[in-house]
Amino acid sequence: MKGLVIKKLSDKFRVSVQGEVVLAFARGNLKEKGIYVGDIVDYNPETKQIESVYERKNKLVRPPICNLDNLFILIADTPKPDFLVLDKLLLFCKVNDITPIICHSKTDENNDILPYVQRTYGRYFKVIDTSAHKKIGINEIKYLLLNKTSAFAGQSGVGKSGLLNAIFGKDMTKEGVLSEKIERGKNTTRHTELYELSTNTYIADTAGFSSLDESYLPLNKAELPYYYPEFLEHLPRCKYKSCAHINEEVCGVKEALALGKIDEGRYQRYVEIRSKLT
Ligand SMILES: Nc1nc2c(ncn2[C@@H]2O[C@H](COP(=O)(O)OP(=O)(O)OP(=O)(O)O)[C@@H](O)[C@H]2O)c(=O)[nH]1
Ligand SMILES: [Mg+2]
Ligand SMILES: [Zn+2]
Repeated sequence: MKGLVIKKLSDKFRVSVQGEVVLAFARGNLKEKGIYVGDIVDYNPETKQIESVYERKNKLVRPPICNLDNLFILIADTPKPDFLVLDKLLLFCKVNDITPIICHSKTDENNDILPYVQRTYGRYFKVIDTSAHKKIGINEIKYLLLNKTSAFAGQSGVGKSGLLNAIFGKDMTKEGVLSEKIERGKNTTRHTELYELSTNTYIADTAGFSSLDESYLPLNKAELPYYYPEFLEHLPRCKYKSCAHINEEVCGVKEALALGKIDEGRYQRYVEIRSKLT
């Protein structure tokens, strides 16, 4: 029977099979660490084992999840936004054929970064304002979720669990919170788990992270510029096709940067990410 892995426990999995959630083990020759949340699997109800894993559309390491259609990337005034993480997540999405949606979270609170986010990203990516507390943007998210597998990503404390609870209209993450509270002193999410909103519509809450290793990016230095949508229209003005857009004299990207058509921060982060690639 075909099933969907919705949660990974230490040595077993929660699998949704025909509308029911079962506990399953990995078959001997299937390595437990090779099965991810989001995997489509063959489940044998007699042995209670996962017998095989279907080919994946994509696989992310952070958050650890596969077969994603959408990634909702949350960013807020607090915690202090890390745009380098945002830019890397956007690259991850492009490489893995995932639609990114930037959510300006906690929009009921401070909106200092909102103009920057809109100006820098709004032309090329979907940017929406959200607030779990004031129920802003919830219906738009619900519409984008329909018939898709989606996940929230972003720094710890940015509001991922809050938004998930607002979407479901109840405290989905309440269970486990108590013990986590004792251990960690705050309700931080530690595992990735997929929740079913309606048939074929799944959304994952994930553990937040503060950095993202570019070694997971299957890109080389030469390919990187093509993954910046705001660079594309300026590339024909570079003298060399292999232009790195850093030290070259005649460079469309640097010209656009000087004219303020490309954001300085995005460019600096491009230079930083590029330096880490081979
Ligand atoms: N003002 C405001 N605060 C919010 C909102 N959503 C969440 N918060 C607060 O932000 C803090 C963190 O929220 P969480 O939803 O737990 O954040 P998270 O992204 O799930 O964090 P991790 O699980 O650690 O990755 C809590 O104190 C929430 O009360 C919102 O819409 N508005
Ligand atoms: Mg959380
Ligand atoms: Zn150039």
